[in-house]
Amino acid sequence: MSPNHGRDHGAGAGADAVADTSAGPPTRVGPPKEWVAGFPGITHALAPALRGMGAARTAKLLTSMNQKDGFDCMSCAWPDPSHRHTAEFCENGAKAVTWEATPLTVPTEFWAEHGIDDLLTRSEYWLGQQGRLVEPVHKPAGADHYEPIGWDRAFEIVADRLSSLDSPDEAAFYTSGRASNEAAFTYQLFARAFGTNNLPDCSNMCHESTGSALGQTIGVGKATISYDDFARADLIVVMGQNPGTNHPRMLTALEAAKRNGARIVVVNPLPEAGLRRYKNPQTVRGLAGKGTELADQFLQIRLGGDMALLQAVSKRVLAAESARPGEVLDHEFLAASTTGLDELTAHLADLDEGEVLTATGLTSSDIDALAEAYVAADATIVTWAMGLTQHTRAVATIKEIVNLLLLRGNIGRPGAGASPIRGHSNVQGDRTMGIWERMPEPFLAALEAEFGFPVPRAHGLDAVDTIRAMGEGRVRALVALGGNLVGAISDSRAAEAAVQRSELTVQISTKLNRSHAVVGREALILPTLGRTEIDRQASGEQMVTVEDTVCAVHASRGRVEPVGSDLLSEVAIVSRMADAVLASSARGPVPVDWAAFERDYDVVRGHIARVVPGCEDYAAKIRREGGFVLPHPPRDSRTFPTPDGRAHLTVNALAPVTCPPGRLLLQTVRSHDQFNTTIYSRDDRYRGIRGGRAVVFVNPQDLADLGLADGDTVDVHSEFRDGVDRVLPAQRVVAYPTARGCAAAYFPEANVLVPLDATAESSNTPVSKAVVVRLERVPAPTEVA
Ligand SMILES: Nc1nc2c(c(=O)[nH]1)N[C@H]1C(S)=C(S)[C@@H](COP(=O)(O)OP(=O)(O)OC[C@H]3O[C@@H](n4cnc5c(=O)[nH]c(N)nc54)[C@H](O)[C@@H]3O)O[C@H]1N2
Ligand SMILES: Nc1nc2c(c(=O)[nH]1)N[C@H]1C(S)=C(S)[C@@H](COP(=O)(O)OP(=O)(O)OC[C@H]3O[C@@H](n4cnc5c(=O)[nH]c(N)nc54)[C@H](O)[C@@H]3O)O[C@H]1N2
Ligand code: SF4
Ligand SMILES: [Mo]
Repeated sequence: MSPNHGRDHGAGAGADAVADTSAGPPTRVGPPKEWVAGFPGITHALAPALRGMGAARTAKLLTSMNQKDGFDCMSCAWPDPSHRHTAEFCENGAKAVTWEATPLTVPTEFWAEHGIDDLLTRSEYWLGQQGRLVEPVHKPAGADHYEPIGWDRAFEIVADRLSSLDSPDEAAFYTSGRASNEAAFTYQLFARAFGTNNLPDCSNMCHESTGSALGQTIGVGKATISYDDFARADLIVVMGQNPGTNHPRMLTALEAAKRNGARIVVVNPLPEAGLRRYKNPQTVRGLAGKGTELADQFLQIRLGGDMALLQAVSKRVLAAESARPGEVLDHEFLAASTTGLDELTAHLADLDEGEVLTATGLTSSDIDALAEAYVAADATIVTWAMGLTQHTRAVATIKEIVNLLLLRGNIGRPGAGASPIRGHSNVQGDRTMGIWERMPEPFLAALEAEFGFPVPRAHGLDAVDTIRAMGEGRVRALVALGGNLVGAISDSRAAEAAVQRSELTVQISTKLNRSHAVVGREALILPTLGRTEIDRQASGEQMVTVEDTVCAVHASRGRVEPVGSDLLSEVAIVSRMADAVLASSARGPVPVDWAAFERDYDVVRGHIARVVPGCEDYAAKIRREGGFVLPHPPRDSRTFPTPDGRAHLTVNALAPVTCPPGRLLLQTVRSHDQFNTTIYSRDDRYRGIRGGRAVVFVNPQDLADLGLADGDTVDVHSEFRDGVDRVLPAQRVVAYPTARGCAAAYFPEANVLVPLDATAESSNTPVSKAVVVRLERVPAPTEVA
């Protein structure tokens, strides 16, 4: 893989102006990195930690991160190996910990100095830099400033406003995937006791398509592999994912697989650095040497081309079976455990190779090579993330992964399986605990049996529909357990107007973000402990639990002193809020001892044990060393909890993403120095960008065709069937080796371009990876000194 670095390496025009009043020097553009991690990565990560925190706090944090008696890294959901090193973290994990545990706090005077109008002009970067939130604050209706308020008064306000709604469904309870299992269980209980299933979450914008596709085909919406399967695989296909930045320690697992002889194929429009060469910071070889070449094959696919690629590979697998009958397909498994083989075979017979090549931008021999590798491998894992889930046909595409895996029995066997890699560190656990607007009936029935109040059954609103409902006045109050809904959701302008129309917004947060500036008529910010901090309650120091991307559940204990004495834990905030709200709700008090939840989290775990499938004896199981793994019938016993007890091969009509002439397909991606809407710095080291985020990456040949050049400034306009002109102004063009016809810009700024109505079929996830855009050259903005 040797992508063409056809671009100017000199300094470019500055164009970093997106709602940022703190614009610094102009964006600098250099060559993208060929390799990642290694020594520079680690020192780069430790430097800010040492500067901000002092050696003692830093040492405490880094020696307890991902250790068995410490806290779980709050960054991504990548699992921990069972044998741990002393430094079991990566550069981006260290950044996340530093960002949370910084002793810098927002001072009381801040609220008088910075009204809502001022906060609205600030960038996510600036807001995050203000430090940790340490006191509850309230913005009364009609006021333009937050002011400090006592906890009790804050809960009274929430109780008063929520109980005056005409229906519980006029409230929505958002969750971001950092919340612990205990906080999440308490929160969904509160929402359902209040009377609504309006539990939108970040997963709606993330792996919802995965849950939908896997749920329909194999009966469980989660990864079918365990950590150790990577080392046993013969072939690993990494699709639509940038592990070097977003799941950095996955590179260690890929390196181990490679050492055991696995072949690694990468499918991505961008030549992401970590997938080329990896220097493992935990080994001497990694520190000193050239590192490991990870990818054996790089398929530089066009955005949205994966469904066509997967169908073309499956078709080749079926052809190989015809040529060598009985040797390619896993007939025994297919006959015993699946349905749909004949229909799939008939459907793929009609697949048009020309259409595949147009949709993928690949050659037939590229696809042949992948198919041959797949047929030669005894055990294959396919991994994926947002590059697959955030497309119109995302659910169908992931069903094609299942088709391909089932053909050769690659589910429920060592070294084989479907491996969605989850984003937020506990997004999967939150779902297990009931954070979902459409939890299945057995869960709701168990909740009702455990607590003895009527649990609502009507499906609630997801993230996109919550924003829509707020825009139409159907949802009047929003409570958020973490996250930054208005910053993360599509169609920023429409979303902001919708939220500003509401009557009350309540944010339970560690740090400031856009959702504290874009608020309802009345607003509350309730500051909470982070995962790094010691959580002291009446019964002693508490631990919480989390679930990683391979269904392993384990304990997490904060180890450093809280940054403020008035902070409450998430469990305390949610249970006090529930107590206050339900005491005055029209539905009347429910028989739940909320105060006991806060006193001792084992009380919550007792309820979890009786309500959540697979969590029997929860409090004891999570105290075992390393925790426990939730049951997963396809993984554990090749049984499929679908209505007919079989895994489903499915027929999915190919509907390639089209793009009119003179336009590009734009995807929104994360830089190396951000966590979702949290911006650690304005650099993106691996892609060669320094000091600015207002860039759009375009293939050099496309630039030539469009009459543009590296360094130009453009307004990016998105084009959608509703005719609305959505614009991301003043982006610096960067000539970059992405696939032809494709472009990339950073999330969350580029969310202004993604229409609210552009969502994936059946999962309703915003289509953040294929926006049709037009680039219009404009004069370079004047530089701010
Ligand atoms: N440091 C850090 N870690 C994180 C996060 C973070 O922001 N920062 N976020 C966390 C969260 S919530 C999540 S969900 C994950 C996200 O992890 P990723 O999914 O890796 O995140 P993205 O930056 O969205 O990258 C999408 C990748 O898919 C590729 N891609 C885009 N479209 C297509 C396509 O059509 N086909 C194919 N084959 N590839 C495509 C892009 O080029 C890019 O490499 O990371 C988690 N971990
Ligand atoms: N265009 C585009 N849009 C996207 C995506 C994309 O790829 N492209 N990705 C989507 C994805 S995958 C996701 S997951 C969503 C993310 O959506 P969210 O999860 O809503 O957003 P985050 O930026 O992760 O939320 C960060 C905020 O969480 C709060 N926080 C941090 N730690 C804690 C904690 O321990 N407790 C509490 N209570 N609060 C805490 C802080 O205030 C911080 O500012 O964005 C989605 N939006
Ligand atoms: S791989 Fe993810 S969970 Fe592990 S240390 Fe790095 S950021 Fe944290
Ligand atoms: Mo995510």
